[in-house]
Amino acid sequence: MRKCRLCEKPAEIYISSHNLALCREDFIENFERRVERTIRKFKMLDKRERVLVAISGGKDSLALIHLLNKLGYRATGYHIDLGIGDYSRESLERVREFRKREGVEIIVESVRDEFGMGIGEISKRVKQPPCSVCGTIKRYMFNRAARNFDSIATGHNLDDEIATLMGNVLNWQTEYLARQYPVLESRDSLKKKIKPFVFVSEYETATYAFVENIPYILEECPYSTGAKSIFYKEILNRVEERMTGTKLRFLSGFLKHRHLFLASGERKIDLKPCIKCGYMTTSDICQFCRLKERINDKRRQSWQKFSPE
Ligand code: Q46
Ligand code: ZN
Repeated sequence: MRKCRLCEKPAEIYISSHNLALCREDFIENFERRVERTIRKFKMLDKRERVLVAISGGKDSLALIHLLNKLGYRATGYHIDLGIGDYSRESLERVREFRKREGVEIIVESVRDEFGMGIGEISKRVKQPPCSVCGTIKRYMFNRAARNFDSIATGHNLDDEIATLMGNVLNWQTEYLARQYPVLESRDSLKKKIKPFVFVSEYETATYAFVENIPYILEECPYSTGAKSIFYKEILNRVEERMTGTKLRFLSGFLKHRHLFLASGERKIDLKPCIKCGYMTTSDICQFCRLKERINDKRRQSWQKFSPE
């Protein structure tokens, strides 16, 4: 039986990219230390700042807020109930269970309270794909909820990050490549965004959540089936199986050469406040308020259909 590289106890966890076998306790310590090193290296946070953690109910986001609070950072969670059937109901249940167990503050808001319906129905009404509607709404609500915070943290892990990287490279989206970084400084109404898990793999965050007894939802959002990112992850996992360490090298190599794309990201976009809500946007009315208007128009129309003269 393999022994823990650090203490000689029987090893329970093997991290192939680092060729490291560890016992449970040393894995936890090693994982937390590596994440803290990323936080320091990219100057993501200090312990006086207030960070809002985007919580989906999955392993990454719950593991992240757990770890940040454990390390003494001032983290508050923020969960959006997207109104996507059983998936959203179960996510909310896990979030509540976690909140009760850990005694952390988690703010919960709901898309239904904003629009009177969930993501699926909004998407049908405005004839836009669910993920595009969902992206607009989540971005807006996160930034709004983070008004009194210094930054927003997300649980994106190494696998998420390199799947995005692969998509950006395959399509040579140089502007996106210029903006792909573990920290995005705040600008206009957008808060600073940080991704403390970018150098730890999905396997590691799942293992950490498991050994730290974190209750999380296993199911993926039903709208994620067929997503390109899932396909890219499968390909990258196959490459990693054949050539250990490729995933980490892909990301670190990109970060080393990212300066090559910076000029593409410099295009100045003129932003002005939305005339309805003040959120900085490129047109008179921001996408969130436009969605609201379209939904309300549709509701008015169908109401008129049924109401007597
Ligand atoms: S965007 Fe799309 Fe996700 Fe929203 S609708 Fe589900 S899959 S949750 S990250
Ligand atoms: Zn607006």
